[in-house]
Amino acid sequence: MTIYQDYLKENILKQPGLVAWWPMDDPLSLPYARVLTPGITVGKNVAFNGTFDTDTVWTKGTGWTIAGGVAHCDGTGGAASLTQPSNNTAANTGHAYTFTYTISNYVSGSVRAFINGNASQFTLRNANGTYTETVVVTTVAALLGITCIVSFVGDIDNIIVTELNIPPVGCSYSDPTLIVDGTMESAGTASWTAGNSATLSKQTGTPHGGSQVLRIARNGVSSPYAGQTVLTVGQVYRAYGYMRSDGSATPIVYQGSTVLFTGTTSTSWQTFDVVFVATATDIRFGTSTNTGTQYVEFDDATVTLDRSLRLGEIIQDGDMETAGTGVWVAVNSATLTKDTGSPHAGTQNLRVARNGVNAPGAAQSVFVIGKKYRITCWVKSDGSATPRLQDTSVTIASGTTSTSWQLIDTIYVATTTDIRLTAVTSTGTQFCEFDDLSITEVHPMVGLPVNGVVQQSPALGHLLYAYNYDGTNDLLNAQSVQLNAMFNPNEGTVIAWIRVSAVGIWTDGVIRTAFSMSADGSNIIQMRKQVANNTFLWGYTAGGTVKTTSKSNVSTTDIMMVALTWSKTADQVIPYFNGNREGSILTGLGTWTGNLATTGTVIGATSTVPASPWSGKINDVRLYSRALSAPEILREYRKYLPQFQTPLWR
Ligand SMILES: [Ca+2]
Ligand SMILES: [Ca+2]
Repeated sequence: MTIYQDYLKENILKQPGLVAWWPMDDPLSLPYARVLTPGITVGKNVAFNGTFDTDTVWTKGTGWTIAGGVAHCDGTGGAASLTQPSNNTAANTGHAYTFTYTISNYVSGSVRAFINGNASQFTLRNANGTYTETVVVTTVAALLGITCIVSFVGDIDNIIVTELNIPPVGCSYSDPTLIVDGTMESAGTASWTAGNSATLSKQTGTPHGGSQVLRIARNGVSSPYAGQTVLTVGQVYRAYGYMRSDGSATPIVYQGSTVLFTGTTSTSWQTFDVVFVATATDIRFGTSTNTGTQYVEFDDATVTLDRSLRLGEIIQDGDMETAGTGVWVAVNSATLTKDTGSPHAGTQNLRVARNGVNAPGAAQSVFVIGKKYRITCWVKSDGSATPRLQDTSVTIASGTTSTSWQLIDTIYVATTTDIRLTAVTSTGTQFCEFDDLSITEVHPMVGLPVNGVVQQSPALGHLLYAYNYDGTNDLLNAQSVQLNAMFNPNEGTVIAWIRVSAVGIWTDGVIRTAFSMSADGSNIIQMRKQVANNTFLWGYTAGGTVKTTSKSNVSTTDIMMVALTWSKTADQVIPYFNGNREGSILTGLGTWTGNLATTGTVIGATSTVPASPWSGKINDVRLYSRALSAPEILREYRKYLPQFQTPLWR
């Protein structure tokens, strides 16, 4: 533990340029790789060649040309677009971006910024000027660029697209909430402004937390609300907490008069969690009712900048100890009961039984699309039905038909809002049981262990634990839109501590990749064992220009520190093995073009397929946004050798 704590201090708090760290060594019971992004909350420009220096990268619709350092449109193409691939197309939903561009030599027509599927969020422009807009991407976006709405004649230049509000510190980061009395525990309602003649009161019946909740009741005028003026127009915020109905009125979260989130008329506490770009200055909790004195209630509400992670448990009744099943929504006519036969812990678990419709489930709507979550749950079967964790439609993880409790522990990027506990069955009243469900948000750059990477395997030489790769299909998918935003392809360092599972791996005749980061076949950073016996390779390929160094006669089964630095400015790529430079300094670097591929940033394989899986241990992988010097690399090696650790850290 002491080693780990000092290691944290040394590596995370004192290392300039460290943008990502997969420690894979965690005695603090946080078994997943974590990523630290000190001081960086705005990503790099993910639009390539936004200055139109060359006629490359962009796909030009009819009428568009690139010359003289600008993109020109002659208007002959009508609603034609100028586009390039967006970064990480499948996972950028839910993330906030600013989009800046300049119109010059304007003649006629109009354009707007373009992230496909989301273009309507941007404002039409029809005059010279530089425009900056912020949106939260709500639809999977494969392309970005500029689109003509009415035949546009003029020039476009200086396109910059950056991700905003990246959590700046590890996976427990949170900004302070911007609202006062979000827990509703203050005496009275003075912190809240009543809107539309609302009657505001604090109530004490079954609060979500503490001893009080805020009730917003109609008082002669429709759409009563309680508000606080805490927002700045153009900033990206996240509002989350709990709401419930009196059984009639629908609880709603608004900014100004714009609906952000609509609940249900359930009298059980419901989660709300929404990310938005502020177009008003006040956040409002209320209801659209226009009947009598109907009311809604709110508790434990938080409003922060979106860069915060939501801390703590998100699921309600995860231990299944609450009386009844009120917080769970039955899916597919499921019969939901609390069973007391043999819970995993406590006195109850949730039983989900078939009731005439296949695949019965129990649901809560808790996810924000695009956010990353760790989900753990104990599941078991009646011996026939298969327990499954899924979102609204897609399987997240499955158990077996064993009647013993089984632990599911997985990482999930939300693509829908529901978590569903499902019994996969089409027979009779078969059932599955669930207990001790936990859902917590994790840092967006945390990797996804795939195919059974063993975590917390003894490291045998560097720190206490490592990930263990079986050499068949294990990998850690490290890709994320945030990592892409952090990754500097022109200046950087990657360090990894690795060891092979057996000496025979060095002569098994296949490639085994420890670390790989790629945009496509022409832009790749890799460290790997080669087909040739006893050979390790470092590679930096940019714009198709390949720079590699091989080291032969490697046969160690000890842990090794391999590192690679790259600097476009210095025109140098330098490989390192156990702290020392390996071979010559490589020069004549190409120019990296492209965002990281969704399948191409992997620890322990070349791709997520997986291709060329590692066999053995990997821990403590670090990515920097600068080329570390030779003395710095040597220091990294010496500092964490076991013989140095003992006197230093114990
Ligand atoms: Ca409360
Ligand atoms: Ca229980």
